[in-house]
Amino acid sequence: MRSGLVTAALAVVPAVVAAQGLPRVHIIATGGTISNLGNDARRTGDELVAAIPRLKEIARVTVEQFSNVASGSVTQEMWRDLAKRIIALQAGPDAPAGYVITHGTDTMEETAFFLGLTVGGCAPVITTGAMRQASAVGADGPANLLNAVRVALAPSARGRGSMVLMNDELFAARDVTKSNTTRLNAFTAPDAGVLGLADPDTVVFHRAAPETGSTCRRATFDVNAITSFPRVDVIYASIGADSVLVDAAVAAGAKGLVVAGVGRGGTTPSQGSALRRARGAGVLVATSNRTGSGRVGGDLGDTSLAKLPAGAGASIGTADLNPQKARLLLMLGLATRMRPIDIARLFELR
Ligand code: DAS
Repeated sequence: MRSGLVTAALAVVPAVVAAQGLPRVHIIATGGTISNLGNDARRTGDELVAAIPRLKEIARVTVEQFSNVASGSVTQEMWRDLAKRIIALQAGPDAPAGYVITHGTDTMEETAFFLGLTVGGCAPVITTGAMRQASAVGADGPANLLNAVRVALAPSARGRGSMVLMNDELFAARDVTKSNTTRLNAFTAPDAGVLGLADPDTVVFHRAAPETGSTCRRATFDVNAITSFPRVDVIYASIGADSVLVDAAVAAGAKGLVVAGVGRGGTTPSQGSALRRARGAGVLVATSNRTGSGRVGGDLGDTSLAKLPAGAGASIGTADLNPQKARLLLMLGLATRMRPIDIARLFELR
């Protein structure tokens, strides 16, 4: 095991093979507070499942230990490998009815969003975790894991792609964010709201599933086409901020910058000048905001933007994506050599 990382091929372990005939749900454990016992000890995915006898009654659960790390240690390459792993399982024999990813809450929204952009098909992908450690009084991990499996099995969840389940609430991966450091209800979707609920009796959705036909969803990006992730940095705007961090990011090789701007995307004059220099050097600047909700629009009708080739410097808006999600989307757009106008349109896609 390298730095807590277990390669997928080595670690496929059928943990609970219960009554045949039940639908299969495949759990991929990556670590996080749900597994954390404190003092550097972590539960495995098998142990998490074994602690919830009810799971055996509702699903044929298989478990795979992908990694066992705090989510701050998750890398872009791990995102890619996780997506590839799910896609391989979808194409294999005995393809699961749904997938559950256990993950640290700190960066859960990013991994779930990546999976939403790169995994297609009908089977839902539910990412869950815990706000309280596995050893804590009132640990929320077991209830979250059970509810995530229930959602993964729910016919009404089919075709809805990647979602996050925390504290009985379901969120679309694109919309969700962690908005509190500690509370059980830390997850919110500031602009779009809760997508559904895992109630004791049933799973309910507040919005209809998109009309997608029998094949359900097409992935926005072909994960196999992503050979490396270009450098994209987030620049935070605040009173008196100077140009140093923008210039340093460009000098370090950034191909894109996301601005966590004030209000609807403003910066200081000094940052603004540095960002213009960056655009001149071929950097794509995507403006988000630091408010926690609301849109920063881009001018999609701008004919000069439409004429720019892939790799050109430009300025675009990130719609309602927060800076960390805007960074992820910009990375994928740049990694797949999209034109600035097409990347700008991606931000508006729901
Ligand atoms: N908050 C946890 C996470 O996001 C940290 C941990 O469990 O170590 O992974």
